Amino acid sequence: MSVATGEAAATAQPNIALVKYWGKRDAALNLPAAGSLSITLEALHTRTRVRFDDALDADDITLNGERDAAQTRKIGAFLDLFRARAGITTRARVESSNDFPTGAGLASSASGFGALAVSVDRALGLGLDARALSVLARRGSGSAARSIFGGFVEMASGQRDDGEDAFATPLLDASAWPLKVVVAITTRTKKSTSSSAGMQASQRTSPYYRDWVATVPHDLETARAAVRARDFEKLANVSEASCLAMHAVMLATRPALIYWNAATLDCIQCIRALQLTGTGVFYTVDAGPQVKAVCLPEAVARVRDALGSITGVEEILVSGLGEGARVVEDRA
Ligand code: 2P0
Repeated sequence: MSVATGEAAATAQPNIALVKYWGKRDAALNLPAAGSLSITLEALHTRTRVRFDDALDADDITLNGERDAAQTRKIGAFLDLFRARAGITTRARVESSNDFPTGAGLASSASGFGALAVSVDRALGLGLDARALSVLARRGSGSAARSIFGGFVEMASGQRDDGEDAFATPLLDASAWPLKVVVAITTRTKKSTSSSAGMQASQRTSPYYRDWVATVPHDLETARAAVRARDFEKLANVSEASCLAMHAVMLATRPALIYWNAATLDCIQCIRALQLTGTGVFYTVDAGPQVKAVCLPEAVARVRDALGSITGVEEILVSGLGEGARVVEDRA
């Protein structure tokens, strides 16, 4: 069977993990070694349009206006998962763009595969539910499973070998606890080691990897309780601890994974100083040098001004918490 044309567009936002994901129990299926907990951002977007067309001989994939052979292979394999469900072999044209730096520790793969999963589902008329979309988005990128949902989100590691129980679920709506995130961008350069490659290296060589995985369930329980109770201080403590433990695993990887630059550390020290003055803020840093400062709304201006004055901070973005991935236009 084939579809003559099926077309749809979707948007998704990146998410930031507060309890981090670093390590896989199955690399082929992108099954995480442990769970994670995240917040979906509001102000950063991926927008993806997909069109299945029988006239195409091959998938044609453009990311931020450019074609890349490795990305085309990866996304082609992702599209195959949906084609198999639809019982078609029709190739697709995909155009995806981000309104924020790509591949620099701002979770562009999370919003990218979130938007792609939702647009392809609609273009093919599959009508998958959010859980199934989360399972499929995970195959593109582990963190993408979380961007299917908005607000506070928990990702389960699951137990099954087929990964059908490794999906995200929403914990709390963005409007129920409207925290803000100030992102300090300290470079726009793409990172040299991808998250996937970095995780594999940590798993193989970091002496702290096993202990790290063992700490996650307790951190998740603490963070989940903090979110449910809207307990900012509790969430701050567990989030910073999870971030630093993950970076400790990275630093002890051989060769070392050092995703930070000088401004990253200056931002962290600045946030620690703000905390001593009673400002409601905490930091988290992913596989890149950007610092994300999670704030109570009343702390945003002070945090933005303080981080913005640090040498090496190129730009400051301020975001609320946003919605999950969704169709924005439908011509299927
Ligand atoms: C996270 N990161 O929990 C962690 C913290 C980076 C550091 O999820 O290999 O791009 O595609 O599953 O999802 C980035 O990892 O990696 C990530 P893959 P992904 O947000």
